[in-house]
Amino acid sequence: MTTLTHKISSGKNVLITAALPYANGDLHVGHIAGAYLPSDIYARYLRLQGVNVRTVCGSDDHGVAMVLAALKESSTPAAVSAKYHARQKAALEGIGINFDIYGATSRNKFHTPLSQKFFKKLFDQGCFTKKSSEQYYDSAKASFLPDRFVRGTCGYCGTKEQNGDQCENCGKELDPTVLKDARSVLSGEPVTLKQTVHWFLDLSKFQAQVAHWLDQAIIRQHTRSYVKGLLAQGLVERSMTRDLDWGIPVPLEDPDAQGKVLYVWFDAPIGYISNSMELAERLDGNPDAANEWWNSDKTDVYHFIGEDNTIFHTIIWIAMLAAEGDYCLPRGVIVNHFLNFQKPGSEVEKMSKSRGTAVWISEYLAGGGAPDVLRYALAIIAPEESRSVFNPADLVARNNSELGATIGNLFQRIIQFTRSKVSPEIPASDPARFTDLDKQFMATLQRCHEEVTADMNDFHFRDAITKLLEFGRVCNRYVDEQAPWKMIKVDPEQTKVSLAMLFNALKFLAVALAPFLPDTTEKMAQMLGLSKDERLWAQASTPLPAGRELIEPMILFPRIEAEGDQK
Ligand code: 2FM
Ligand code: ZN
Repeated sequence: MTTLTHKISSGKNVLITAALPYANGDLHVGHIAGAYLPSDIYARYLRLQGVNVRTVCGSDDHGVAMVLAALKESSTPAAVSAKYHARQKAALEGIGINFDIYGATSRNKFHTPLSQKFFKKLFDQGCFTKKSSEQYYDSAKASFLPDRFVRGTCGYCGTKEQNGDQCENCGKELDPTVLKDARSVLSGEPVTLKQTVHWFLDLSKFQAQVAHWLDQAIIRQHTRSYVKGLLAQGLVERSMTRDLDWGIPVPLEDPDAQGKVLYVWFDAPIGYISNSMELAERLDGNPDAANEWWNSDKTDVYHFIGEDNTIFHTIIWIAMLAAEGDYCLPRGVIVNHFLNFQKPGSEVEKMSKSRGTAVWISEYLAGGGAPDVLRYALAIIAPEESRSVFNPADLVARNNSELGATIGNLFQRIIQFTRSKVSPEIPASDPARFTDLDKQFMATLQRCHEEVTADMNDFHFRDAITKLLEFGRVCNRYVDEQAPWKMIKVDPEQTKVSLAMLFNALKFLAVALAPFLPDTTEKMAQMLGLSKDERLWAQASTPLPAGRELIEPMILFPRIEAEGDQK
C-alpha cells in the first residue's frame, strides 16, 4: 500500500475542487467514484477536524463535447449545457454532495474575463508561439475538426474508437501525428488535413517547474510514476486555441485570432478560480476575497480528479499556473482510476452510455435508492490504487448483509435491549468492573480511531471505511460474547458495563462514519442525543456520558428485497 503520509497542517484553510464535468450528459457512478464522492468525503472529514474548508465544482460548459451534444439534441451548446448543469447539480445534491458552489463556466460572470486575462498575461510574457499547423478538416462540412470531432485508433496503445483529443485507455493526449484511421464525427468520412493558425504553449519550458512541483506534491504513487514517465519522455508544445464557434474568444487583436476560441482545457481549470470568485462574492461580499484561497500560504488547494484528467492537472495546469504567477500551485492532486462495470452474468466492461453499462445517479435516486447505500457501495470499492469493478447487483448485499447486518443491527439491538430490559437512559458503568475483555474492546476502539484518522489524512478512504465496517463486526462479536440478554439475569451491574462500552462504540461509529454516510449518521446522532461538539472527529472515541434518554431506535438500513426474493 502506497502512502502519502499527509498530516493536516494546523491552522490552514483548505480549498477542495472536484473536476468540472462536461455539461453534455448525466452523471453515473463512475463519475461519482472518480472525483465527487472522494472530494466530499475529504471535505466532510476536514470539517469534522475543525478545518475551514471551501468546496468548489461546477460544469465545464465549453469545448467540442458541448457542440456535439447540441448537434445530437438539435439544440444549442448554451441550452444543452444549462440543461445538464441543472441535472448534474440535482444528482450530486441527491447523494449528499453539496459543493459550496456548483458554477457554470459559460454563465459565471467572472469566468470569461479571468480566462482572457490569464491568456493575455501568458501571451504578453511570450509564452505562446503563433504557428500554422495541419489540423483535421472535414471537406464535406467545410469545418475544422478539433478534439472530439475526430475519432480513430490510439497510436500509442491501439485502442479503437478514441476521441481525437485523448485516449481513454492509456490517458495520453492524441493529435494528428498519433491518431490512426481518423474519421470525422460530423460526416463519418475520413478526415483531410488543412493548415490553420494557433497559439501553442511550449510545455517543455516548464518541465523543471512541473518536476519540482511533483516532487513535493501530495499525490498518489501511481500518479507520481505516471507523470514522471511523461516528464521523462519530454514535454511538447500544445495548442491552446481552437477553430470553434463556441467558447471564450481568443483575446488578441491579431486578425488571425478572429473566430477562434480558447482550448477548453485552458479555460476549464481556470473555472476553479472563477467559481471561487463567485463563491467569495456570495460569502464575503467581494469576489477578490477568493485570493485568500488561491494566493495565500494560509491555504492548501487540493484537486480531486479521475485518471483521464491527470495530464491536464499535473502538467498543463501546473505549467499555466507557474507561467501566470499570481496563484499558488495546488498542494495535492488526488487521482482515482476508472470504475468498470459488470452486469450480473456478464463480462467486466467500461462504463458506457450507449451500451447501458452504467448506473445513473438520477435513476438510482428516482428508483428510491438510498444515497448512503450508494456512497458506501462506491467507497468500499473506491478505485484508489487501481481500476475496480462496480456490479449493481451487489447493492442489495451491501445494504442487507454489510450495512444492515453489521451497523444497523448493532444500533438496533443495543438501543432496543437497553430500553426494554435495562433503563430508558444510557446506563452508567463502574470502571472498577472493567474486565480484560472490556479493556481489550476499549483498546480496539481507540486503535480504530487512530488508524482511520491516519487513513483519512492519507486519502485512503477505502481503507478507512473497510476498517469501520470491520469494527462494527468486532462490536457484534463482543455483544455475542457478552450475551447481555443472559447476563442481565445474573449480573445487572456487569451488563451495564458492557452496554456502556457499546454505547461508546455507537458514538464512535456515528462520528467516524459521518464523512461516508451523512444521512444515516444524522439519525445515529439523534438516537444518541449527540451535541455538535461531541460529533467532532477528535471526540469520536471519548466516552458517551450516562443518563441520556434513549429514543426508539430508527431502522438505519431498511432491507432491500432482491429481485426474485420471496415476499
Ligand atoms: O473530463 C471532463 O469531464 C472535464 N470536463 C474535466 C475538467 S476538470 C477542470 F479542469 F475543469
Ligand atoms: Zn491509448
